[in-house]
Amino acid sequence: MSATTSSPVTLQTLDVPGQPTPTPELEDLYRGFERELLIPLWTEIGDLMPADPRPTATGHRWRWAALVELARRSGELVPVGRGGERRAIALANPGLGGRPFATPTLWAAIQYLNPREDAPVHRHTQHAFRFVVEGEGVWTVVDDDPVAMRRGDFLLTPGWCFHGHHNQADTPMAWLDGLDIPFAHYTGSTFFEFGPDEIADRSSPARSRSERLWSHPGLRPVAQPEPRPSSPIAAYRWEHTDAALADQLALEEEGHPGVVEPGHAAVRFTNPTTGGDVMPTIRAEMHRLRPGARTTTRREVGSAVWQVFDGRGRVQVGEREWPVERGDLVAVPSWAPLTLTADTGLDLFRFSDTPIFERLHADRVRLEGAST
Ligand code: GTQ
Ligand code: FE2
Repeated sequence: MSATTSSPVTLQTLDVPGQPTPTPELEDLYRGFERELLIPLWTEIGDLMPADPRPTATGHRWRWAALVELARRSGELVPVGRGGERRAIALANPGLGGRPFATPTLWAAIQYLNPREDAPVHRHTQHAFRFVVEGEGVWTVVDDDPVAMRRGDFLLTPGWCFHGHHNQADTPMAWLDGLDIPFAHYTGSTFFEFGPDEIADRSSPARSRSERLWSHPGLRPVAQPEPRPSSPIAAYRWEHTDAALADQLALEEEGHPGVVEPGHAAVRFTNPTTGGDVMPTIRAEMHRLRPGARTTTRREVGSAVWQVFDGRGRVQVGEREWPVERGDLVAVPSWAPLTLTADTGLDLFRFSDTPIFERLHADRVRLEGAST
């Protein structure tokens, strides 16, 4: 049994092993700790130093249909503009004390723009991306480069880039935002600035300047030799992601390597200047399961959020399993055993905070049946 997590310490912590005999003197000692804002390790150790991770965040599933409906009603009632900045509605993990945090490090939100509506230009140190599960018509303008958003696209807004969004269409659009807001919040590392009042470049090109410079497979501009902490690719287009996954599964059928495991293809979005993750705090991947495929149960240090892009299946996190369909989101806490089952062909987008733990040499993975 782990110790209580709440201070002050009391004699009720006695059911924790290794506790002293309760006496009036001990009670007095504990009141002294309380007065001086001190907490001894011996009452907290079970909670703070468990044998393996015991995150307070829990596994949870959010239904896209419910999110979209609430976002649509927000679109009727809540304007977008300076101050509030975005009509973004965040997933709040039930284990994280009512904060708008999907996991201890990751923010995940549905953002919604009405037809012809703008979200104002700003910048912040938090790293951000967009993933589009349905719709089109919005351009996100990142450092004055307009970037089209369409179904299946994965778009980057690395920290401290100015960005605003505008909907050029006569239909509303909703998408997924992912950021490292909770990580930046807990570590006291956030800076924020308003940008110009108007989005300068309101053009709507099919391809951004960033893509024209950086999105040619296996090629990089010779004049840009420096590694960058975040990927310079503003948008990873669905046609490329889809083709990579389809080819992986086709190669498997032909008897060649490449898939994660039988019936499970996956690709990671990378920074072409380093070959590493797209941003310093966020890893992003796309997974494809054949109909009927089931993944090996896997634990990983660090937390993740998954979104179903297409198909139907089940996501099991620890003891709980949820049916999922297009757009549904699941938060996966650190070290929680995760198993995916595909009822139809199943495409899933995943983002995680793994780069943080890799950088700290605190990353670990355990597959079911393996020892570490
Ligand atoms: O689109 O710039 O969901 O700054 C949270 C913070 C979206 C954005 C969010 C943001 C944005
Ligand atoms: Fe932003």
